[in-house]
Amino acid sequence: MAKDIAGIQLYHFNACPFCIKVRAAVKLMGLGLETRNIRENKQYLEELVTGGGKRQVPCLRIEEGDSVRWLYESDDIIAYLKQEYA
Ligand SMILES: N[C@@H](CCC(=O)N[C@@H](CS)C(=O)NCC(=O)O)C(=O)O
Repeated sequence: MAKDIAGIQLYHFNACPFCIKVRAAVKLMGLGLETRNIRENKQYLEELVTGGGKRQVPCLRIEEGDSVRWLYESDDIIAYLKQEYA
């Protein structure tokens, strides 16, 4: 059973190879986190561009108290998840 992680969302789309890599790592780590497909939901794309500053996936949205951090780069995302949750 996946370990549910609150306050973190993965912005992605299905065919993106870097997203596939991150989703595979998430699965291997046994984590359950919310995924937001920017190609299926225009609002998610807008959130990503407005909040993160660029249209690039994968991107992890991390709620940290009152602030939000947007983490780009698949390797950095995987390293962060391993450090925090593995
Ligand atoms: N170095 C980045 C590469 C990410 C990347 O190139 N993502 C592509 C999709 S595979 C992207 O967001 N392209 C812009 C777009 O699709 O609008 C990583 O490892 O995460």
